[in-house]
Amino acid sequence: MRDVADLPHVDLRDPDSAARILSGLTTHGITIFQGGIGREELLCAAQSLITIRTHRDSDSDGVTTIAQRPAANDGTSLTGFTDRELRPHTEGSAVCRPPRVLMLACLRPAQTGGRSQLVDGRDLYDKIARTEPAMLAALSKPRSAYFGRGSGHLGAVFQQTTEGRIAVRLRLDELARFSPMLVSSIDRLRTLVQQQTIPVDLREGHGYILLNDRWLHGRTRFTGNRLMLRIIGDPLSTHALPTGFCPAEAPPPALRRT
Ligand SMILES: O=C(O)CCC(=O)C(=O)O
Repeated sequence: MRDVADLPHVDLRDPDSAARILSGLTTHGITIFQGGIGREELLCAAQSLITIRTHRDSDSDGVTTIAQRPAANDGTSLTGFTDRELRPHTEGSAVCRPPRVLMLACLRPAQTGGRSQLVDGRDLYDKIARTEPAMLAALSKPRSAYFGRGSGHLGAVFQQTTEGRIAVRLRLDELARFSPMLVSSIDRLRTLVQQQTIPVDLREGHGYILLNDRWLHGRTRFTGNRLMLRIIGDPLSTHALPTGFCPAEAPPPALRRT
């Protein structure tokens, strides 16, 4: 398994930070940053890379404060606003077009726990392709996975993008349902996700920016007054960031174009 030290790192205060983030996103689908000391710096970095999407839980500038909220204990879609664990997942898995980019920055770390959990969908895909090809075919079958509540998204965990690459869409909590042929594989999938998880301790001003159709993100449960900021959006067209990832193994027949 890879380590956080293997991922590209950038200091947002460096004059060439935007170019280096882009380079990290292109080569690894992720960049770890430091020097994101305030909302304005984060917004500025985000605006140089993406068109920011506003969201049900965001402020009007598109920034979402991830901290415990008193009314958040009643529903799983609000788990982000509790002190509970969030298993690695795709942001916006229930919508037709999830945001392509997610940026998360730490303004105040937890007292204990609250460690970020990152999974490279490409490593996950390659591992499954090498060891469990039948499971990969099932995970790639159209209409085999449903994410969300009433008006969620019916699709597959691995899907081919219009560029012939692979995009991942996954969550493994109560808001995910799988076709009967996949149900027996889900415990194994959960184990593989856990094995591929890269733990990252974000300190004040540290964060990550990732391609949401390649990387899964989550966190462990925590205590204390943890405070994070999240921004989501889509790459500016001038940056031409390719979708998803290019797997080491050939896609299964369900994903091949005819
Ligand atoms: O709190 C975190 O570190 C991550 C939050 C998250 O995964 C989310 O809001 O979807």
